[in-house]
Amino acid sequence: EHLSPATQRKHSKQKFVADLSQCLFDFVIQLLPTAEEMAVKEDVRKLLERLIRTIEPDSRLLSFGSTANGFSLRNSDMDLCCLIDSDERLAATDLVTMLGDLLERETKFHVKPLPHARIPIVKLSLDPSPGLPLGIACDIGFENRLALENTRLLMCYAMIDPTRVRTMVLFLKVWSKRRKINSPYQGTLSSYGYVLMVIYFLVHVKNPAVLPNLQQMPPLRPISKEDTHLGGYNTWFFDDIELLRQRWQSSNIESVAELLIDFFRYYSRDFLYNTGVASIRAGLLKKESKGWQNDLSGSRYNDTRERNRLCIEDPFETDFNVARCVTKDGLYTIRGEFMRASRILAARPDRAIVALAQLCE
Ligand code: 3AT
Ligand code: MG
Repeated sequence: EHLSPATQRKHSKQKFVADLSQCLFDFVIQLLPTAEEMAVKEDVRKLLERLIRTIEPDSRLLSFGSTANGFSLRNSDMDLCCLIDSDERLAATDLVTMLGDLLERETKFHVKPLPHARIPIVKLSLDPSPGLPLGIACDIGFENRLALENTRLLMCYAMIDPTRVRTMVLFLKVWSKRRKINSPYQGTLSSYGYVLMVIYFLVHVKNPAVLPNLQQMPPLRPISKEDTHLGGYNTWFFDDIELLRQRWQSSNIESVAELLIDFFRYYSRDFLYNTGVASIRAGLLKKESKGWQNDLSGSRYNDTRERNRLCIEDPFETDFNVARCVTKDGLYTIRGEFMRASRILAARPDRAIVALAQLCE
């Protein structure tokens, strides 16, 4: 009863953080897709694969993105990639057109082929039904092998520390959607971008690190260049997660809530937005060293200036800024949201659940 004010503050903070961690788990769990939804999606994938094989017999249809990396929420869209294991395959443009026609004839999907997009895809959607009260949205792309690999990389990171990584990522996905800062088409960041920000934070910012750098670990056996390169990019990473779990243990024991509070603080205050590039592969890089500076005064390309406000290096496609869609206004809004979240969590309302509700308002 005779605790000093400092001790009382410490206890109240500990209690808040413990409650918040519990609330985060509970919150995230109820947003996970049901087993039924996952089963229906797998059936849809198989059906589509069967149909595509009537056009390209040697093709496979694989999931990537959230349906495949363990970061999916209820009603997440399906990202599918068609791989064709044959040398004489149709051009993506023709395939998109033919597949569009076929799906229009043979299925109940609403079909929108985009054969002339930068990356040709077929967009599909299915109306709500009892098994899928919100329907399905699905994109089918072709030969996007890098996306399959970055999906596998994120999945491996999630497997190293499922509780902390998945809870943080899923919460940030919901939070960014509710706060309306998850739309690349409107100048903010994709889910993929937020996931990379979380992993970067856990690998390179936290000390001790919560996650190892899978792309810089020594390989178990010699690796040849052919095995590890895709379209000129090195896609190797340490993927024997069972072995890694036996050999590597993070000495960071912070709770999910502590990590989340720190995540918001770091990205509202400390990350060097003007000069820095967040690279999971190599740590903090300089925009300059990648030619991504945004103050190219005199540049005729206004566009490039807008492009590199926020810089997040793709783990494999290292000349690609995943956050290139983020505009000046978009970044201002995103940072404002990080600050708002920091403020709410620092104020520590009596009950953690109140903080959580306020965060996602
Ligand atoms: P949602 O659940 O759909 O919000 P997601 O995890 O499926 O989130 P995205 O839809 O943003 O994430 O991306 C799906 C995959 O597409 C992830 C990645 O393999 C690829 N991808 C998306 N955006 C980019 C990008 N800017 N650069 C490279 N690959 C990308
Ligand atoms: Mg997706």
